[in-house]
Amino acid sequence: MFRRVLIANRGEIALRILRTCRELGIQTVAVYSRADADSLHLRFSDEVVCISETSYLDANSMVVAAKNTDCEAIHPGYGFLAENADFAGLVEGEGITFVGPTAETISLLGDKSSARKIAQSFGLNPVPGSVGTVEELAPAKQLADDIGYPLMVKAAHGGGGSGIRLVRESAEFERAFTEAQAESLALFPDGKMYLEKFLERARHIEVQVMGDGAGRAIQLGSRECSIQRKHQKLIEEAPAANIPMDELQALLALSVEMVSGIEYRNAGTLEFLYQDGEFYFIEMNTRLQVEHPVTECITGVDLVRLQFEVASSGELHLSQDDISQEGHAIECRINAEDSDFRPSPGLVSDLEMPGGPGVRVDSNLYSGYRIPHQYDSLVVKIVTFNSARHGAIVRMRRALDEFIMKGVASNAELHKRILDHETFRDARIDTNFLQREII
Ligand code: MV4
Repeated sequence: MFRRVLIANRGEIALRILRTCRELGIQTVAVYSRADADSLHLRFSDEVVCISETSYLDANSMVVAAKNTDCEAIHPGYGFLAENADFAGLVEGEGITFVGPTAETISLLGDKSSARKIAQSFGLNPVPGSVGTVEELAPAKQLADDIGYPLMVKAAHGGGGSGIRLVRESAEFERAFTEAQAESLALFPDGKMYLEKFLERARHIEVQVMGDGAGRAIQLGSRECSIQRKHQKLIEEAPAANIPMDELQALLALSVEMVSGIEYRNAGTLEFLYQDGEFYFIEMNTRLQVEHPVTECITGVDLVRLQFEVASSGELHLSQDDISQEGHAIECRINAEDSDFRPSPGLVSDLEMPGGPGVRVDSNLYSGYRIPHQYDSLVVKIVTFNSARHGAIVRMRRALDEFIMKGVASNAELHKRILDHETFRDARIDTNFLQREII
């Protein structure tokens, strides 16, 4: 196991990774920008390195920090550099272990259009749409007319809501395609786009996998993430409810076959849309996801520990038979934002976290902490778990009532409205539920 690891991230995920390092006896090096100088995880790390405000995105800064502090590995967390193939390549080129997939795999799956082709070759059908990619407007328009409306325009290298547009009719196509392509070009030097039929009543289902990099892989069940606003997840659950067992088992098996087949290394998530009894592959994320705690709560597996074990030994210390699932878990992402979804940074004057049976809170907040304005607004993940979904909902509703955060605004009331809504309680949600019935 590693002796010393650099955590190349901030906020709640930096603390989450640090916690597992401490349990494994791994020394930790934390990085922080001046805006993050009072971050909670710095108090528990063995060493800290000050970096510039934008350096969470600067590959060289992270590698220099790791080399200067004699780190054997870097854990990227999620966001920032976590799915940057050049960063993974630079890290491994310096003889430091990247706790994640290989640069080649990140590059291969980071191109959503090539990921679709790979998935299809393993029997995971993509959403009906364009076969390859298109970069010019005229052929894209022709493709759109062939596919029919409504459709989704997606960037091959989009992500986190950038480079994606829903187009309901032909007149909207040119603007949507141009804007989505421009967004993608701002993040990645290629404007490759693809089109998909828009599935109106789909559910967003994903599968957690872990591979050893040599062709062995396991799946750790499903999650549902259908409640998203502007492509940012709000509530996630594990397992996905009310899916016929045989259909879900088939999806899990095909997912493991693909991950094994491409000799995938470390943690990953395959994302699907589920509509009328059919699963459609949309993309694969080559990182640990924000919502990993719901999977940890129902499997009892520490996914960050699994990541470090695979990264250091090249072996999966758990077999598929070791993985069992018990109960149901729900995660509510608490963002420091006002009721118009505008960020609400500032001093957290009074903080009371929920607790008690079946409650987990992943957060780097404390009373007196100043939420910086420079980064995303996710500040608390409240996770509840119980023997069944209804019980997990009851627990989450209680936990949300116990949650107090003064001095800044939050979306806690929005979560209560969702949890109280009959469609959610009856597990009849789909990707349009939030827009149609809540906001
Ligand atoms: C879709 C879709 C319906 N049809 N693609 C992809 C990225 C992820 N953030 C959302 N994605 C979706 N892709 C096709 N062809 C529905 C979603 C989707 C969604 C869309 C709008 C509003 C909320 C959503 C929640 C989950 C998934």
